[in-house]
Amino acid sequence: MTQQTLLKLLKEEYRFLITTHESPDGDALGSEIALALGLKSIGKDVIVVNEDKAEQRYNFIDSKIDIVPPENLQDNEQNLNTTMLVLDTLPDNTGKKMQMLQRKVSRIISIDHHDTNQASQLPQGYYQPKASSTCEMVYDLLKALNVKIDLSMGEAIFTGMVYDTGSFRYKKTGSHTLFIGSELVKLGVNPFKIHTIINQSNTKASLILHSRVLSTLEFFQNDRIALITMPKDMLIESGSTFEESQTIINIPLGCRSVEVSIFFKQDETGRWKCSLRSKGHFNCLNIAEPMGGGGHSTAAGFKLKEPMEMIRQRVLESMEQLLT
Ligand SMILES: [Mn+2]
Repeated sequence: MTQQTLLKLLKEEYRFLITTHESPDGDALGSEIALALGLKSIGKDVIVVNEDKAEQRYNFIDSKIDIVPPENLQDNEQNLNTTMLVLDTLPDNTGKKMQMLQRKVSRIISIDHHDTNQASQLPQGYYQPKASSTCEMVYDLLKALNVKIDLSMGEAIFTGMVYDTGSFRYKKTGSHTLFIGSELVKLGVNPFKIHTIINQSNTKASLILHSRVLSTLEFFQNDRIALITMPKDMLIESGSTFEESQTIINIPLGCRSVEVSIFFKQDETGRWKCSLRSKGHFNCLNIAEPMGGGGHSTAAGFKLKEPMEMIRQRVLESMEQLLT
């Protein structure tokens, strides 16, 4: 749908349920909170429901809104006449309980900036794959709705932009991204404060996990591919959380020869995920989408449905053919 169509809907409807993907990150939370505060400010009834809790570091933004787990929803809160807005992802990635809830709402709309090779198969939604972050899209929506963006909304939006652009460095950082950043700083947002919270507030356990995972580093294809692995024992023994392992994948990309960084990681319950990061030459979606996952050309991932060793072999073989 176009921005115009979405704006019309946001103006006409009254009840909104906002949600996002499992293990919500800075962009997921930032966009939820900013949009919820913005819609409330123009008189809408808004509830934010997330299957997974966010990391503690995001308290400074998510304390502004009561985020409810789906099991705590009252019956009268989950019925008809509610428009579900799925931010930063597609409805399938919101968690099991959220998917049950999706049967009860009257409409589901994704607001997302992820890329895809299969655009024709996308569910109903407003998609801007060129946007740096969902937060960037939310800023534009709030402006178009004539919402007065306050400091709480501004900090939430800035957080998502910093998170998704690697502090305004990654490929989708454009002039509009920096323009919004500038507008938010004028509003009173403190970039150094946000940087410290996002990038310099990891736990000691997380640092230990980083060192263990990096010790599994392997190279393939003349050092163009780096691969790291995190079995669940490594995670549990470090005392860290699965969420805190998210950034390790970026470290191998600091090496000149490495074009793609691959990370196989197992959560506490034993489920494996694979994440891929590229410097831009290689399209990570060419691996992630055939495996049932998604993301961006430079950052994608998928959940494993078959044994790790088998998938690992298959990924490395496909990469050999695709990396030219
Ligand atoms: Mn995002």
